[in-house]
This record gives sequence, C-alpha cells and structure tokens, in this order.
Amino acid sequence: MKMILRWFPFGDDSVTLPQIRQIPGVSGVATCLPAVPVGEVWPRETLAGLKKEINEAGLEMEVIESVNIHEDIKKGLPSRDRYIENYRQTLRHLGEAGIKCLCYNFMPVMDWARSDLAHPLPDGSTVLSYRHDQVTQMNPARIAESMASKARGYSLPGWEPERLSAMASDIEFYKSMSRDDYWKNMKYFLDAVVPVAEERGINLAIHPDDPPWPLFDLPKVISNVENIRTFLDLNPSRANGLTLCTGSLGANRQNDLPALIREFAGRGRVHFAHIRNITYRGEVDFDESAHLSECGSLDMYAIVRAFHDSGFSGYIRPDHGRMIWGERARPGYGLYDRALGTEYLLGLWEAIDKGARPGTGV
Ligand SMILES: [Mn+2]
Repeated sequence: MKMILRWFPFGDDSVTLPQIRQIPGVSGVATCLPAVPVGEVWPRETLAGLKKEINEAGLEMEVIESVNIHEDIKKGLPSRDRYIENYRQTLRHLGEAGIKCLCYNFMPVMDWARSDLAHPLPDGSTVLSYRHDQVTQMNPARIAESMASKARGYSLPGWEPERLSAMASDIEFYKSMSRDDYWKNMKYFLDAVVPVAEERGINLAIHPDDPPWPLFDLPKVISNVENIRTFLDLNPSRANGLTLCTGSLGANRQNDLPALIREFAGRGRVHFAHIRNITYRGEVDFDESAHLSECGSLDMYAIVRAFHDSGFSGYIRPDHGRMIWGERARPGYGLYDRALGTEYLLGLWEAIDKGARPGTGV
C-alpha cells in the first residue's frame, strides 16, 4: 500500500509539494495535466517536466487522476476512434513517465455533483454536501454556476468550461440511449485501451459515479456491486480495474462497503482507494465529514481492515477533507484535514497490520 495525496499542478492548488512532503507516510501525489483539451494526446515533454518537479520535491508521480474521456467515446459516435487512438497514445506517454495507475471515469456529461461546496458543520468547519432535491431542482448549468461561485477561484475538475457549453444538448442526446448501448460503448473503449495499458504496466482504475444514482436521466453505471461486476467482466484483464471511492459508493446505503472491498480487492481488481467518511442526512442526502468513524456514518476501521485483509497493494489517498483552521483552498482539497485523515488511515493500517501478524502486535 502506498499513501498519496491529490495535487493540482501549475499553480492551480493552494497546497504545495514541500507541504505534502512533510506529511508523514505520504510517498507521492496523484496529479493531472488540466490544460490539455479533452480528447487530445498528453504531451510527453510536459509529463516529463511535471515528473521532474514532483521528484525533486522528494515525491513520486505514479498516479494520474484523471485523463478525461471525450464525450464522443461515451456516445459511441464515429469520431470516437480518433479520440481512442489519442487515449492509447496518452497511455504510452504515461508509461514512459513511470505512471502505474490511471484513475478515470466514464460518467456522462458531468463528473460529480454537490448542492453546496461550503456547508457549515457545528464545529465551524465547512464541507461539501449533497441535498438531492436541491440538485434536481436546478438545471446542470445552474449547478455549475452555484458550484463555481464557491470554488474560490480554483477550477473544478470535471466541470471544465468546454463541457458546460454542451451540457444541455448532451443531456438530450443520452435520453435516447439505452443502458445496454452505454455498456457497449464502454466495452469498445476498454477493448481498445486495456491492451496498451497492460503493455505499458499501467493499471486502469475507473472511479464510481458520484453520487451513485441517476441524475437528469443520465446513465450512471458504476454505482453498486452488480454493475461493478458487469463492468469488470466487460474486459477480464487485471489492468481493467477500479478506484474504490468509499465516499461515492458509500452514499448509497445499500452498498455494503467492506463486502464490496473484499470481493473486488480480493480479486486484485482494485488499484486505487479513495477513503473518506460521509454523514447520512436523509435517504439520498449526505454531508462529507472528517475521516474518523465517529464523525460520520461509515465504519472506517471495517473499511481499512477489508483492504488490508484482501492483500491490497495499490494506492490510497484520503480523498476530500473539511475546510478547517481558516484555510482557504480548493473545496475538499485543503491541506490540514487531508493531512489529519492521512495520519488516521495510516494509524488504522499499522494497528491492523501488526495485529494480523503474530509476534508484531501487542
Ligand atoms: Mn473519490
């Protein structure tokens, strides 16, 4: 297991590499090239420069989050082949840069949604929160507007301006697409890119839908145990794997997270873990919360233990955190609460690991 932190390059993050270097137990960052338009090849030289910057700060660059997938691939349009070829070329460049794991998602139109990016908690911190009625009462353009107004000037990954302009027509397009066709488009993509990933030693790790239920009638497919099984069977390579995000999948109370982790990590198909806690505020409403079990609705001990017991050897990051101690940062991605979460998760891991090995525990 390697503990990493998400970091946005080129000045689009309030958190610096030297700060991340000082969080005990963190070996590297998950990063991205936000300036490359969706569908185009990620330039080799830019990746090499970024790797140099990260390595010189004493950190590894082994995980990318994420290379976005052009909407034409998800729609299955004839133009998809050009974009898929570009994706294959990007994978080759990522391999040359030493990337071992690529987190991506296949969600149509929008990556993730929240009703508030700075919801106040009683302890004075703020968190991202989701109230289903508020989200469905807005149209996607209004959601984007309301999210951007609380993004403190940082870009919101997955809500890039070029996506927003096409949102309304894209939503119309998907209304006529069957769930089966969506799976077929996914398989077409996987069968083209997985062999290149395998050859370059990269594990693909799809991120679950967030929230894990349909919004605006859009097909959402990575949201529970059944459809994750379907997804993994689309292409049986180990390189076709998952990012297991406890906050995303955990928002659906029907998802038994430890069981899900034991099944998929046990099969060697989980390559990246996003571990965070949430507090249920209704059947389909939740607030993000501090990582500690007692601060939310998820049992973090059971979650970390399931990863440990499954022999998980991929990457873990603490995912989102609260905004605390007056920090001004990208919503969900401040330094302080993610550092606290990191140490808590590493503490759980050490206790479970030593307890599982006779002679090393108490
Ligand atoms: Mn996540």
